[in-house]
Amino acid sequence: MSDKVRDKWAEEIGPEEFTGLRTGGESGSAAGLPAVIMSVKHVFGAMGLSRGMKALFNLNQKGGIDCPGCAWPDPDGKRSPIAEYCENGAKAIAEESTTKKAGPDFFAKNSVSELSQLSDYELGKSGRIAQPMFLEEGEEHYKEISWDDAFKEIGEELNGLESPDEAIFYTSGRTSNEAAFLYQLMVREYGTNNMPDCSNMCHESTGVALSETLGIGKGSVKLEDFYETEVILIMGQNPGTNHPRMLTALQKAKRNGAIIISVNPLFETGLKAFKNPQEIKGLLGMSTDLTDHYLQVRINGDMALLQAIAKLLLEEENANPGKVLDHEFMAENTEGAEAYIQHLQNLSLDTLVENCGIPIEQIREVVKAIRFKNKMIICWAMGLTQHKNSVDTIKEIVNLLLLKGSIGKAGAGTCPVRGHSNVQGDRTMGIYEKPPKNLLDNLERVFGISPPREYGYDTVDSIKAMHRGKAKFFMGMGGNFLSATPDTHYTAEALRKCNMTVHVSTKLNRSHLIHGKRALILPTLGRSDEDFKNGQRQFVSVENSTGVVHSSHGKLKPVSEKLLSEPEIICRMARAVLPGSKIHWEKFVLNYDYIRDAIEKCVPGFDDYNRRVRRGRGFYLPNGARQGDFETDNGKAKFTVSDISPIPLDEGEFLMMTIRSHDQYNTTIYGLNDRYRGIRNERRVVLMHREDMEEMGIENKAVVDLYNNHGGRARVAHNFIALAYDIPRRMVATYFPEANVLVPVKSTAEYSNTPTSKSVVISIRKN
Ligand SMILES: Nc1nc2c(c(=O)[nH]1)N[C@H]1C(S)=C(S)[C@@H](COP(=O)(O)OP(=O)(O)OC[C@H]3O[C@@H](n4cnc5c(=O)[nH]c(N)nc54)[C@H](O)[C@@H]3O)O[C@H]1N2
Ligand SMILES: Nc1nc2c(c(=O)[nH]1)N[C@H]1C(S)=C(S)[C@@H](COP(=O)(O)OP(=O)(O)OC[C@H]3O[C@@H](n4cnc5c(=O)[nH]c(N)nc54)[C@H](O)[C@@H]3O)O[C@H]1N2
Ligand code: SF4
Ligand SMILES: [Mo]
Repeated sequence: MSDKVRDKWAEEIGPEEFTGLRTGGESGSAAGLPAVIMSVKHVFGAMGLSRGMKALFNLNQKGGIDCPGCAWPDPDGKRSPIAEYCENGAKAIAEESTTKKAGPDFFAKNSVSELSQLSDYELGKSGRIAQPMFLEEGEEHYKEISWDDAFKEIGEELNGLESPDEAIFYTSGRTSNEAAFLYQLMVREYGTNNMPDCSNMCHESTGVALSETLGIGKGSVKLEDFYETEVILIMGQNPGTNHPRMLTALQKAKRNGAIIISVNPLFETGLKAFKNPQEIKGLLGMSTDLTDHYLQVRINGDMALLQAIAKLLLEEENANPGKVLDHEFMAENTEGAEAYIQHLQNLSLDTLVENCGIPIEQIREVVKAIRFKNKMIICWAMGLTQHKNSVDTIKEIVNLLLLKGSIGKAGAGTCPVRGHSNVQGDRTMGIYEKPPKNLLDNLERVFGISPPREYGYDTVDSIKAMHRGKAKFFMGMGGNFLSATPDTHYTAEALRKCNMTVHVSTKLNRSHLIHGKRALILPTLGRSDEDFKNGQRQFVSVENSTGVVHSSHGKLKPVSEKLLSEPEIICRMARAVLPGSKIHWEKFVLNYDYIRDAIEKCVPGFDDYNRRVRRGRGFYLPNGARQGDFETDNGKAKFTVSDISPIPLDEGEFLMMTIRSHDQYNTTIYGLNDRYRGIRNERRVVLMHREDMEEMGIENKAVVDLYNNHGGRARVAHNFIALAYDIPRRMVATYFPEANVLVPVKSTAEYSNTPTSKSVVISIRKN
């Protein structure tokens, strides 16, 4: 590779240098006192004592700030008056509410290429973006621009395109319901459904699988269901890091007698044991064991495991007729059971066992433990959704629940655990490249617009469209498109081809640096920032992973007077882009109640929105599957038949999963440690099985390059430290986003088009 290419690549991914790996000190249990210390350190370090206290006391309280971290639900009832948040919630709020800011002088001092020499961690430390910034064509520095001029530039650019379909409007999942609704309204009045979102890379496979089988693309359980369930199966999820307050729910479930089964290629600390920092016992170091059965599955071995479990349950049913499967439920509420059972009978148990990589005795133990239970919750996240056959695997989860009659009743159901704090709400608001007909009909009826009816581009198709020159304008409502998407260098080429890239952002990230001919950064208020309109404090609303819609009230003074709220940015942009629009955009910004009134008219389930959202705990959206009402074509839940599809590995090839460390929020890097896994001060690591390393003559901590040539395109990730780790043979793990250069843009899940970020075929060579 030429030095020139490598220099260009370096800008697109940041430095490939090491930061000084230290290993050891893996934790045996999650949270406890160290989590409290880390929380305090991050929050007070970023914003000082009094602002920090204010932020923390308001976090996740009724009438307070909804945590900008993950989408795990808050308790409906009593909340802890001191701390209804976790270490990562504290880090998320610290990251957002820092008092440090990147003013015009910061951008004058640092050119775009100088900024790209910084790591993602360093970029995040530059503080909140404090004013709108514009990068003129051919310039090296972003310069301050007025809001009016920024909107004018966007208006001219969008109105100069040959077709609205040449524009792409991405959304990340932190955007509030109010902003999301206005955004999709503006984009559809402008004339396109090109609305990709982070969900396309996240739980899209879940949405597809659940809609088809249960009639709703969202999970069915409530938080309370955890307290009365008998079995919790946690697949492909690392809640100790990514949904830490879920551990409190698991602890309570456990105390109420539930059995917990974890399925993961790694032995994740947070699944093993938990020290509840809200209990004196937890702070003193006493932990609760969580997982009863830990199944170390091979990457993408989940479907084989689920089928093996179902097959053995069938055997148990034959031995104990009427005691294991719920025939009554199946007969009344489902279709396809016979074909499914027939299919199970034809499968070879040996093949399934070989493919999931778990000893048969262990699977039998699990089956024995759950055979007579009939209240089961299955939780899953990215370990299941980001594979080629993800949709089929998730349908297999549904099969298992249906066999057990474990859906549509208390203590049982589906629990896809969502990532971004409002990713589920954004979809409900219509952030979707395949909008439902009734939404478009309602927009037409209520606003008199003619929304386009053809589907738009999702995330992967957007990248390809920009790369082919079919799309020329990119806007990101939050997020970090360049670093979050697959095939970083390919995506960089795509973005660089655009005429204009626009980002509505709180913090600087690499997507601002790999830009179109001209680029804008529009700085916005975050969740925690106060937002006054006409002297009245405004609030926004969000939907959590269990379908509860509730309010979030900014409480902290914004770091700059030049920040606008997302709703205001959209309304003012709409005026500039759609001068003839009949929609009264100005009104929405007078009081956000008007936005909620509009949502109520267009989106089902939001009756009496303004009143109900003001109740402290908010309200549940309708959810048929929760009641056992399956809104499929014939009202029945569907069994489906799928086959395992093992991923072939040639000699020297490995299957790589890209995962999150304990010190990051997606592409935002809070720190360089992965405390629970015992990896410190380094992110460029590849976790490998010791014997694989020995076979390849790679010593522990040797430096390697990772590469593949999928689809004929050479991809290399230089400089990774190989670490011997307890992981199945021929499988490796790296961190996202450093390893995204290796995820082929063309390798996506069937039916959902989600990049296969958890099963990337790579080779490894010594550096
Ligand atoms: N602190 C923090 N919180 C977050 C985020 C964050 O980055 N940081 N991100 C948010 C977002 S957007 C999301 S989507 C969620 C993500 O939450 P998770 O899905 O928990 O995140 P990942 O780190 O991607 O890890 C998935 C887990 O799946 C396992 N895994 C990988 N492949 C397989 C497989 O084939 N089978 C099985 N059974 N397991 C597998 C990995 O070992 C890992 O434990 O978290 C949200 N919350
Ligand atoms: N290889 C690999 N790739 C993955 C994944 C993986 O597991 N492996 N996971 C995928 C998943 S699950 C997801 S969800 C995506 C995440 O993709 P994105 O959502 O695009 O990425 P984030 O890193 O969450 O976005 C962070 C940026 O959002 C901006 N931001 C933060 N808060 C706000 C706000 O309140 N308003 C606005 N306007 N901007 C804000 C900040 O500028 C920050 O830099 O990545 C995906 N990519
Ligand atoms: S579990 Fe998620 S939502 Fe709750 S405090 Fe932690 S990061 Fe925030
Ligand atoms: Mo996500």
